[in-house]
Amino acid sequence: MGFRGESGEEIRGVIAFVGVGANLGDPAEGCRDALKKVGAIPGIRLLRASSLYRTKPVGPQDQPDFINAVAEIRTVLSPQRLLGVLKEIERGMGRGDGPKWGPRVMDLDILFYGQDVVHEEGLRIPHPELHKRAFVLIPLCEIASYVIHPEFGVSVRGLMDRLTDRDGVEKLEQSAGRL
Ligand code: PH2
Ligand code: MG
Ligand code: MG
Repeated sequence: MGFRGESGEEIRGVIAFVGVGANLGDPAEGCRDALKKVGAIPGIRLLRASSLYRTKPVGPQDQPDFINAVAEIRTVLSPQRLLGVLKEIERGMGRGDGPKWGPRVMDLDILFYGQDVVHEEGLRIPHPELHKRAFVLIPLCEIASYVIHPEFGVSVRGLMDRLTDRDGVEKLEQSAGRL
């Protein structure tokens, strides 16, 4: 798939969105650091990042608040390769095996990969929970309200409007805008 840039040159790759979350160590610094690491991977260009948000944990409550953000990237990596490099970044930042929905130093999730739908063992795109989660939809709406969820045929804005519980998500640090 290709886009044309300002001077007509071909730009290769697929627009994808990555969710960033952390609630151990210095989670805000961890999120900034993870965004830099994502942008430094060959085959990935970081296009935009949302503001950072402080969010109440969804799932077990006996854990610290999270910092969450989302990033827009353009990538020539396949969904499976992209998942692989995101997992490598998580591991490099000290993520071990923890309980599902438990505390973590870094969590990088593929939210959308173009309009692709992937249902594989260990990889589901769009992310199967994204439409239920204010900590994903609020930052996503900030930078990509127009994106259509390919399984529901509804925009991110539409998913936000349908969300009943938007509490517990507070903007912490304003986005730097288009990178
Ligand atoms: N991630 C989870 C479980 N719960 N809660 C918040 N606020 N933010 C997260 O990123 C998060 C969560 C599992 O990935
Ligand atoms: Mg997650
Ligand atoms: Mg994850």
